[in-house]
Amino acid sequence: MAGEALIVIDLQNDFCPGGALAVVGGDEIVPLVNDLIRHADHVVMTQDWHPAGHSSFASSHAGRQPFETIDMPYGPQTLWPDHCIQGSAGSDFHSGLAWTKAELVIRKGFRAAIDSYSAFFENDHKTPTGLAGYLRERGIGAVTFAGLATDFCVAYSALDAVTQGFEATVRLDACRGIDLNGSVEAMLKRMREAGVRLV
Ligand code: VGL
Ligand code: ZN
Repeated sequence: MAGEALIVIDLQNDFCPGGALAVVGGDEIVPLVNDLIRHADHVVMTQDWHPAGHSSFASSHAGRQPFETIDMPYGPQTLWPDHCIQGSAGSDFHSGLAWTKAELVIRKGFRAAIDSYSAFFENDHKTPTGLAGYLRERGIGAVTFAGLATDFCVAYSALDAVTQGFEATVRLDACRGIDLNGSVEAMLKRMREAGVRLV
């Protein structure tokens, strides 16, 4: 399969400075991501897209604080501040992002009972988003990731891309991380060991 796609992960207001779950320097990557978009053959965007009261929000669990971990039926889940609520200003892409060229916007995290970091599977690692089938049907065999956050949605997307048989590259200069308890280093190691190209 010859085609290649750029996948821009969650470059939304709530993950940028001033947003509900701000990633340090999240907005700094916008010019570089715009360059990557300009040079890409195919562009796919993901958009974190939660209903109000989503189960990944600490506010949905009495006595819980953001960044704690709880056990969900599908495994451990980090709790987050309310963010990327469907249709809110925080859920919009960063206003400087030149995403007109995007051929697909894939929304994730829209089921109230389950979070979805990866662009390919929800956090049960079973429920597909449909992205793998979309890419395969279009003959796209290699994917490059940029966006937010390095250690969550970018990393889980890249790991799933490899298990789904895609050649996966992460442009670290076009990503920024949340870094909870060393999660950036841990996820870089996992990606490297899985065969993700980190550049
Ligand atoms: C993300 C936490 C919660 C991300 C999304 O885009 O990395 N992180 N929802
Ligand atoms: Zn989220």
